[in-house]
Amino acid sequence: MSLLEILEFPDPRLRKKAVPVEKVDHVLKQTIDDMFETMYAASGIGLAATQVNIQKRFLIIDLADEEEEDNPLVFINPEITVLDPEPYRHEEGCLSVPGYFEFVERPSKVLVKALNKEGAPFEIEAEGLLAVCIQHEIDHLNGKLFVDYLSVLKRQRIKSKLEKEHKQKTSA
Ligand code: GNR
Ligand code: NI
Repeated sequence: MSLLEILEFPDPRLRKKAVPVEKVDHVLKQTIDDMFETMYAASGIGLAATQVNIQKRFLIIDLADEEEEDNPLVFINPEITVLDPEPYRHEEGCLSVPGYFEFVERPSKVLVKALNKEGAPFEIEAEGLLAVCIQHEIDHLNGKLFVDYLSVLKRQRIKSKLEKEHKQKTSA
């Protein structure tokens, strides 16, 4: 297993639209294992392939906190439909936008159809944090970030601050 590099806003590679996975094979499974290792190391609850510079449609989620057993979820070629459009407001963060947390409104209930790690189809209805997280991750696959839901001013401030941090890192 190995840790993967997580791209950070405003990296243009985060804006690419991912293409469907054609085959669920051992190479994909290896990548998924690396993504779980990377996500746990960063204390995240979700990670989309786009964030580790793989432009394919799959994502992982594990909402379990430190006291609980791991509950790893894998979604390959996910398709989402809204079951309840009633806005649900939740404070979001993103491993690709480190250090920033802002409230975002999304549909409160969704149905997701996907393939699991074995390539078998499944579907789940999601509400609460799981619904938030799935929508956040599918946005990544479409080149979208949670900062896109904020005001231009807020997004610009986050962008400038992160660019400044990135410059300091590369010149150190
Ligand atoms: O770790 C994460 N926490 C989080 C909190 C609220 C809403 C969404 C998320 S996802 C984020 C990990 C991440 O960046 N996934 O793309
Ligand atoms: Ni994210």
